[in-house]
Amino acid sequence: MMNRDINLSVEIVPNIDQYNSNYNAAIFEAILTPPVTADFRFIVDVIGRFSFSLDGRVLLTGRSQSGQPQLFNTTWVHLSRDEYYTLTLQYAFDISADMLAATPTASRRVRLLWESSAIAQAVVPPTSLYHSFEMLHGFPKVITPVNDPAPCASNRITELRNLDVGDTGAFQHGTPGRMYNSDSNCKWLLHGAGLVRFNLFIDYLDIEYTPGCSADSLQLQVGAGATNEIVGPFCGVLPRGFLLTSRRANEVTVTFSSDDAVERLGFNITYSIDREDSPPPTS
Ligand SMILES: [Ca+2]
Repeated sequence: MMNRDINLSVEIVPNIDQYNSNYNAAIFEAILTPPVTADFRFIVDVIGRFSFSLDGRVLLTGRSQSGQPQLFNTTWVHLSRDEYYTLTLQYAFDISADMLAATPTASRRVRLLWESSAIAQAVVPPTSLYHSFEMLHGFPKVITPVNDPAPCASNRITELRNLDVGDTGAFQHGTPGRMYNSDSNCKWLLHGAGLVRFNLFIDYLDIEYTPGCSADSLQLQVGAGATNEIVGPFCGVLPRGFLLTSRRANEVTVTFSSDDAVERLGFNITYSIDREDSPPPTS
């Protein structure tokens, strides 16, 4: 039985019984041969999202409603002893940031069980699963990266307060190395201890490009007293070290939003706080 993660590493696992998977996303593929002819039903015990197929037919999809394990049952399926069925279980740990906040211990859980009149509910055992079978020619398949399980907090402002001269830090769209999620709307408020110079640099930025950044965008609102200045919007790819802004201000609000399609790798922004009378950095 194969367990592929999004980096296409392939691991052979005896069955699907992971209380704490190593992977944010995985696809399990196997040949199933039942020990008896009977009506079976499969049970997926999961935290996150999954899709379960038999012989290419999707029997069950679902997503846990919280960071707690949830069970999903297929309908009864007639399986014959000595027949071979291709089994695919695709998994993604994509619970929302809110769920993660509510259940910080939520683990990447995915387990496949079954039951029949002859077999009490149990994890589908390794003895019924095969990973080497001629039908598997043409593998491996590629699966594309799925949602970010720890995205930036949508519709909430992340506040960085009392930033003073000499302070530096960084913030980002969510998990580094993973694409941001669709329909994000995240804000960061950088609040100076007084009037200071905010320098914001790109560590990396890769946001879906559209003219005018009408789909996905990063935008800054720089506030100094009564004035507010919009900087951006930014999208596409910007190089490391790119100076997004260097302004005297009391606060800077950074807004990232994405629409419902096409995601990219996101961004990481570094800030440094200088004295308000210092010159812009030279790069
Ligand atoms: Ca988009």
